[in-house]
Amino acid sequence: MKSFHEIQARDLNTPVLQNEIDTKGYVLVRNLLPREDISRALNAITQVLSAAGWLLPGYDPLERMANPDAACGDPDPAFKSTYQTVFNLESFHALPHHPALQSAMKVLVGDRVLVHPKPIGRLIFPNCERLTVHAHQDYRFMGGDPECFTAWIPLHDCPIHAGPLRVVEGSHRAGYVQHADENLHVPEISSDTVLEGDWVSGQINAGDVLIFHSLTVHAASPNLSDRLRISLDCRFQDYWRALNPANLVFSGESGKSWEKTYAGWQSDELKYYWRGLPLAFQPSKAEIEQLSQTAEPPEKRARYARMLRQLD
Ligand SMILES: O=C(O)CCC(=O)C(=O)O
Repeated sequence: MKSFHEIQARDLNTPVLQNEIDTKGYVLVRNLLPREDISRALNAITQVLSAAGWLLPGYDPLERMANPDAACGDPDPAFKSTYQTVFNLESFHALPHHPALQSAMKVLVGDRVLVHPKPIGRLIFPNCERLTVHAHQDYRFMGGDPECFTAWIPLHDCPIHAGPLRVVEGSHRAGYVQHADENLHVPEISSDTVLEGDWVSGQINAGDVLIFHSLTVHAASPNLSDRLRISLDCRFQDYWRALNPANLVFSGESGKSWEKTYAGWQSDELKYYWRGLPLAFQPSKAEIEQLSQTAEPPEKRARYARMLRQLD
């Protein structure tokens, strides 16, 4: 597979960043984030995973040696409860707000940067094909305005055999691609779909950030190592552009809430930071209210009703 084209953070400037994203749909920035800041998040996460029995005893949790008997992934209930503990960590939420990442994002979205408040932690057990994320475009999941960008941040050095992300170079230019969803837990682009552009991949290290457009097709490589692959992905956009409010709330049935997320936090700085911004919801609150009464099937109505309650 073709290797990523990479840029050192020290060589990053506005034309370079814009040109990489415009032409390739991604930019791999080496050494954008200080390793100590990455380690802080990894340390907190691996403590949680160790307590959950996901890591082999006798090793430093930072080594991430996987306990194969604990292997699980979304939507397994065992996965969800541990994931929730990881999601609630303050250091996990702090990373997307890192000033170095914000500066890079300002170049792409302008000064009105909205960091979507729900980053996703990927806690990927090795040698579990069913846990490998298949080809998709984030726009399928985020909705709103396609001028939205993802930052994929490994929390440790991630060689190819540990399953880093790979992308189809230039695929954002072909627009939205149909995703199959029948009988699938997560919709994906069928492997029969002909995509324009080459798959590109390579080792991504702690401190590096892979940034890509919401229409760039990407997938994870399989984790063929003996360790968990741990990364975080988060999304950024101009807050005057359309935003799907689903990205701000917990509309599933799990009872998650921002209050529960924040319960153990030391600082208030990053709590509800988006609430004062003039956001352009799509669908609007009035449309969500309507959908909470008319959408089919009834589970969808319930989902919209939960969304509406949290937007009040
Ligand atoms: O890290 C992964 O396994 C998948 C990440 C992904 O699909 C994304 O960042 O959008």
